[in-house]
Amino acid sequence: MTTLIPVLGDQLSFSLSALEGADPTTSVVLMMEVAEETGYVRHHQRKIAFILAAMRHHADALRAAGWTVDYIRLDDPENSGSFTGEVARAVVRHGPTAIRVTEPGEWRVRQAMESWEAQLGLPVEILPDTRFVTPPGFFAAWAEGRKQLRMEFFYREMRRMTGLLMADGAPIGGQWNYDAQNRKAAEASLFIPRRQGTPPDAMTQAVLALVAARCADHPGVLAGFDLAVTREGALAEMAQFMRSALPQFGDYQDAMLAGEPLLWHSLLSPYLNVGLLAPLEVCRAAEAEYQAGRAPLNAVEGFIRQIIGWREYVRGIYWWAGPDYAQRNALAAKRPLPDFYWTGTTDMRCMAEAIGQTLNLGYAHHIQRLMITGNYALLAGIDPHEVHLWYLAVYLDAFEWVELPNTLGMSQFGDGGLLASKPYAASGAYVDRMSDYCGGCPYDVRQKTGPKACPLNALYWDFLARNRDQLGGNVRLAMPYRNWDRMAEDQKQALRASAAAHLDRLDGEACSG
Ligand code: FAD
Ligand code: DLZ
Repeated sequence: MTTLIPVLGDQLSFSLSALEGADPTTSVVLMMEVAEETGYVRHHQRKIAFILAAMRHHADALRAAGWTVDYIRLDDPENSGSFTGEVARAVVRHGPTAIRVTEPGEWRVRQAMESWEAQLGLPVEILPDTRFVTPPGFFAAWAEGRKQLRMEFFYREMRRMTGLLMADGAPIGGQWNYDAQNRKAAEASLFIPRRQGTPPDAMTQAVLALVAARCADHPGVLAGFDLAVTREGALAEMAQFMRSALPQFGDYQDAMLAGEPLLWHSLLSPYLNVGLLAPLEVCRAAEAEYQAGRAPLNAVEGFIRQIIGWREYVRGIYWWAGPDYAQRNALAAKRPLPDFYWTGTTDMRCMAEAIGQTLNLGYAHHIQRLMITGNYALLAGIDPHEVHLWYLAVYLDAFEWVELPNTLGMSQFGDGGLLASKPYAASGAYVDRMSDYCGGCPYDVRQKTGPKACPLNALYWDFLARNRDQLGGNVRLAMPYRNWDRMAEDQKQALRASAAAHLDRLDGEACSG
């Protein structure tokens, strides 16, 4: 009576539902490095290395805890290249009587798992993923019957449910949300904490060599790889963040500085998303910093909101909206993704900075993703599906359940407002206010039109004008539409002509590429 337990690359937790309650003496854990997963989008090389190295370390940790682990390496000559193929081969090797697996983080893989029972002639139990704060079914019940889904109300439920930063049923400090205090611009002269990375051990170095040999045509660079790949390492990274960056996380949450990829952000999302850290333990650690008087409320509340609020909310949307969510395109945006998203070669300094660090590190913080690369794609009318595939490929932390709603919903408004109440569209003034990017840019952020003007200025108004049918009734856009209506006709025309000139150039570059 053997049970086969496939454990995927983002299921590296001892608390995994498929393992809990299973008997290590009659189970075989199957872990598979497969080409289909490394290649269904061309993932950043560093992301592949991170996941495979973390998988190999986790396999050893499972063995040390008494599990039998059958581990298939990417370069195993018999490797069939897919989860389904490897599960089928493992069934032949081990002759299990049942398969027990935790649901994956993607519809594509879920559909494959659902085909196993018929294909393999074995009972397959797909268990809920309980490594989130919300219990199974919670989001659907919360969303049921609501006219509008809004993160803020979901978040308040989560505060009540977890008791985080709560006293006597009310939010500590009297407010649920301190976002208004979290919008300071940063300056290079500030004392920015320096993350001490984790040097790769021999096992990780072997993975780096494997990825270098097999995935050289994928985006990104491996040099300088310094991510933790074990639970102990991830806990150490968490402790370091809590000590050195959390106190100012709130103040500078939206700030951007050239050459400073991390600022006061945590870089904990890769560890959370593969399961090396649990969301509640991270939030409790942050809450403890507040309680000990080492971090202020605006920082801790802002940080916790990202995890029990946004992270849980986007996951809820992903599964609730169904497998067709990825195809939504409410603004009918059709332009192909410009090549410079893959090279970083563009004269717009904000884009060159955000894309450049993304290609180097597989990391950009939230505002860079939303208000630089996302904002440009939104304003330029790039096909949201192409934008989604780019984000899924280039970020260390990108798994579809979290990446797709953030990209298609929050950033590209492709779901027409299911996730967010308005498109996150901004002109150059926002970038200038929140960053030092404009200083070294060949474009002038104060000019609105003409060849020297920051392209975002004309693109912003052009975006509003051309999407008026879909967006004109949005109350949160009433003010910009009023401002547009008040503009002189020749100014409107100049803005639209400048935007058209930029987009024509973009189309020309895409064609010539
Ligand atoms: P911090 O700024 O330190 O935040 C702390 C934690 O909060 C993060 O580790 C993360 O777990 C969570 N968090 C913050 N914002 C969000 C959010 N909007 N959704 C979910 N969790 C959040 N996050 C991913 O984990 N994977 C993705 O693939 C991803 N794709 C994104 C695509 C776009 C277009 C946008 C706008 C955002 C995306 N995010 C994604 C959300 C956010 O940008 C990242 O979680 C964050 O930048 C990770 O860096 P950090 O760990 O330093 O975060
Ligand atoms: C992202 C990824 C990559 C690059 N490689 C593997 C792999 O070789 N084996 C594996 O088990 N998982 C990998 N993953 C993560 C999966 O793509 C992820 O489990 C699914 O997308 C479901 O969330």
